[in-house]
Amino acid sequence: DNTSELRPTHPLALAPVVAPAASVDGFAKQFLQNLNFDQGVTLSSSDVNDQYLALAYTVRDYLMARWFDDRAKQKTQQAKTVCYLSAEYLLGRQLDNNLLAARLTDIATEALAQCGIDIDAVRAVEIEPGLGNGGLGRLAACFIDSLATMSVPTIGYGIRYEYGIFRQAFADGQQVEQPDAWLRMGSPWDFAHPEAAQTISFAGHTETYDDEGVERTRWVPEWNVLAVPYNMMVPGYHNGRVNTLRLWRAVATNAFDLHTFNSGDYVESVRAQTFAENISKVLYPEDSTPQGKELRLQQQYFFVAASIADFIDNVLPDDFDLEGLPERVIFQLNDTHPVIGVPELMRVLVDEKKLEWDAAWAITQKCFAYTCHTLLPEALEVWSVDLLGRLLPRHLEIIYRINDAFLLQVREQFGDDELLIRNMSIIGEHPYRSVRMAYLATVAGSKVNGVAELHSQLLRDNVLKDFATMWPDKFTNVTNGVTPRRFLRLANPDLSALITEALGAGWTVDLERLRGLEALADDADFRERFAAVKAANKRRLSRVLEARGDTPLDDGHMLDVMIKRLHEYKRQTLKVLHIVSTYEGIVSGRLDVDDVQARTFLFGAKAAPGYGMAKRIIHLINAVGEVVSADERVQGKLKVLYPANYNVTLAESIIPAADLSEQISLAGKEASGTGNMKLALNGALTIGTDDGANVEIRKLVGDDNFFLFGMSEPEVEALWAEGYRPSDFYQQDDDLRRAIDLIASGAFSGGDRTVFEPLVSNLLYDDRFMALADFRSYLDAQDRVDAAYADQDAWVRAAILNVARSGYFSSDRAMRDYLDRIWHAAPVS
Ligand code: GL4
Repeated sequence: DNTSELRPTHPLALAPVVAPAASVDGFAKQFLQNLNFDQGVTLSSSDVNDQYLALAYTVRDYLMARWFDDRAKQKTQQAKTVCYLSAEYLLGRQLDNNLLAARLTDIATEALAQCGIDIDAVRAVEIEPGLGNGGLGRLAACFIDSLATMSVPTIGYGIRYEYGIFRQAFADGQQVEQPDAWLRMGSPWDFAHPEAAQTISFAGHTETYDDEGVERTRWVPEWNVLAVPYNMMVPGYHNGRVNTLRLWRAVATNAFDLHTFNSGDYVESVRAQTFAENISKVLYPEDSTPQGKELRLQQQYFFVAASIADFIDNVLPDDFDLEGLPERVIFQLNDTHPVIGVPELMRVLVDEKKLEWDAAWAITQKCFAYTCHTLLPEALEVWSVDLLGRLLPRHLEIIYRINDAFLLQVREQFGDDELLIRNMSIIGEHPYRSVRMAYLATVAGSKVNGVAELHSQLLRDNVLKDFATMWPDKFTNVTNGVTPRRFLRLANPDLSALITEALGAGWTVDLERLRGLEALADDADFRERFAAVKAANKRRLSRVLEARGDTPLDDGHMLDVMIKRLHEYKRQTLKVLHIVSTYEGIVSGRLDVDDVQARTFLFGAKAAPGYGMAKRIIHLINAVGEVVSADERVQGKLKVLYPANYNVTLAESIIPAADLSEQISLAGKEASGTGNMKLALNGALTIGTDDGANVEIRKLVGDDNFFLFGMSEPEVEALWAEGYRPSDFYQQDDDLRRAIDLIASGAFSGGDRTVFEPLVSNLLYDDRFMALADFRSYLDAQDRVDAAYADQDAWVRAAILNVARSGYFSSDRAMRDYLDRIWHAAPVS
């Protein structure tokens, strides 16, 4: 209701807020009203962007009453809130998702049609908020969708970057980055609340003072910024629940008391404003490779400090006794990016709320849990003590004290083993003094989890071994999941309809029900309809590609997709070697064309702008694609497509059309993968290594319905220990040698042998990710793929079984696992 603290007399003010009538008429009326009064245009003078915005406002209007309700309940209910702390949320488009959640898709389609508007044209203008890099950010988006759908009180906290992940273009086959001005045409899904801003401080020094006989420390910061919250609705699917995603934007404080900035100088003071607002200006486009930049640490502290303060000040009831904090909240750390929240909560509890250190530490340890998302050593974040101490002096002191107490505990348990102490210390000494954020998170968190079984095992056995010995019960696994609403129901409407016809509608929130399709895999009629859906999805993708100005698909080709960030460990080069080898085989006549299935290789991948080798690989893919696609000798057989700017929106068109899913990382390097799950769920068969969640996919779908190749993780370790020499593999394998030689010869670079030379020598003399060692096994597996695809009926059967057995990979299941094993929280009614 509208009445707290106010004394209204108007009858409307006393009535509860209600949604507009859920009818075509009611929707059309609301839409037109929003077009007129929010957009300031008439229907006849409106353009498609006006229509999009008015439609978005209308969907919001329907969700609003429930949102008010659920927020009010959050304060009064005793339920525990999940605060998901994530520097990234790769949301994808919002319109369709929210229409679906609110059961408004049909009503809106009809209402707009009555206004003479084709809703598909309106859908197409939405720019997706790309506030994440890849899997980690998309996972956060899947998780908040599931939590809303399961009615778990949740606040997603993050950063409202003004520029998300860059737009990728190609110039002469090379990646060019363009800024992603996603806010330019308006952002109808968020609500700014400047009145709820938090002041976030930086730098300065600490001092002790006498607080009525108690010596305390306080932080005297040097400068500060305002964190302004922008709230987005996170509607659950068909359950009326609306949770909140709260993203923070940095704004200069009024009295921007910067040390060096002279308040009399107008130009300087505007510069100061720019300095402050830089904090939420741009998403760092690095995935799995943190750069240790000061602005990045500013971003991390900025959003985490604002989120913790917001939860305590605005979500908890007034006068809440903070001893009870662990019963009311769990702060889930999405990788190390928010880990500075640990010393921040300690600072709030000890310095501001004046709790005893030990009491504060007991609370803090119960309030945090940590998810690790990587195994790459270079991806484990560290901050130089120098930088951290300069930017957050009080936090560094707190980290030291946490570390002292922790190392004392290590000594108690393991004796004075100095090597062990050095290895486990939160403070690393080499090559420079630094804070190891993963260790801090592990020490502070109530639980530490990896994101797939193999990954969690490797964390326990290698990366965090000593900690796992010390606290075996702290470590657990939660295998990732993906939301079936966006990645099946919305992305693949035809398959969804077929499934619903066969099994009823319940699968959307209970994905294990897909098991019911197993029996239908043996039903010829069902197989035919399933195959027809796949074919229709390929035609749809082809139209999408054409509309983007890309090359359309050829009929009858197997669609072989590799869609993920460009990274050496993911081994896009291994895929290229397969393509080049097949091409060379056909052209030279060594391969019997009839044994080769007609295939389109489709890549989607962005490279971090500073990652030179990844950019060279992009160049190579495009160069090979150009030559192969233009060569008449492989016409109708091989085609390579690499549409630029792969993002969530494009993924939603590619995934339902895919036949083959490439998950070919070196075993032990891909923590989980989630594209692998989306593709299997949409009936693509996987060719993959025993890595990340591939292991679990294969176990579930069965060996007959999965193409396994490559070394296992222990085999990788063994070869590495023995001394890996990639050139040996080059010497011993004729196909491999021919493929590499062809690239080295300049065949894909207009005769210029220098262009791909660094790439070729890297493969021959370094090959950190052992592409050459797995080449033969990969080619053999691809032969099995070709043979299997030749029997279409058997292939479709295997595809159906992939769908039927992928229910486990729902993010709803992942959320249940987090609730049971880590959060000890529950849905509310
Ligand atoms: C990642 C992993 O690389 C990826 O395997 C995993 O699926 C994802 C979500 O857990 O997290 N870690 C980083 S860093 N980026 C990722 O995408």
